[in-house]
Amino acid sequence: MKQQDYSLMYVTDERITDNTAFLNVLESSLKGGVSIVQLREKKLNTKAFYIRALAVKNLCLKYKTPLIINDRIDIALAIDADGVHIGQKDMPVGLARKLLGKNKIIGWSVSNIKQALEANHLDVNYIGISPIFITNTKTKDLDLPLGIEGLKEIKKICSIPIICIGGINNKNTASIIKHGSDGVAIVSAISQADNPEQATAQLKEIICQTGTKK
Ligand code: TZP
Ligand code: MG
Repeated sequence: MKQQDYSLMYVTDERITDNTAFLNVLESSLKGGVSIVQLREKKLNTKAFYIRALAVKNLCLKYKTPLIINDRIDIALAIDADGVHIGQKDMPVGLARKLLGKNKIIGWSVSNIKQALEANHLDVNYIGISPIFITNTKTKDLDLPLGIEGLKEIKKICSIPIICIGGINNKNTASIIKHGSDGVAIVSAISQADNPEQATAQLKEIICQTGTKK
């Protein structure tokens, strides 16, 4: 598999209920330069999820940006997405790998050291440290924020690429990258920005600047 750029992931915002607005924000993030998109839908039924996934895939293809699907291996397979992001309560990683094949991306949520150690023995392409900071975007099934100290601890013991998620914005991105994260996954700082394209471009600039100074 080619080396994937995990530096800036836009995780779609299900709070944007209008379809056109949802796709407009996504397209702005793509124009702004996200390196990968994660489609995250917790409330849509399977048919609606599939239809949205097709539309999202078309946009991502236009910008040659990979797309992964949160939770749903079946939807990822149905639209031939680039991979999935799964959590501790989703399908076991080994089974997901069996269904998706070796060329797809599998991201796995990790909220503590024990899970990070376990990830070393699993066939995952990256771990999502969740949450790194306090967030209002996800309320269910959320552990305590790990903070920069938690990131540093996990970085020491885990050999897999790391993406942090939760409460990330243009003020704290540099610190996350400086302390060893390979990327950031962001909902609100892009989706709720006055100008999502500009906000994305700014985040990308911060990541590039910090990355080259590491
Ligand atoms: N998983 C852990 S925190 C989170 C998810 C999906 C939400 C992140 O949203 P925001 O708005 O970037 O804090
Ligand atoms: Mg999940």
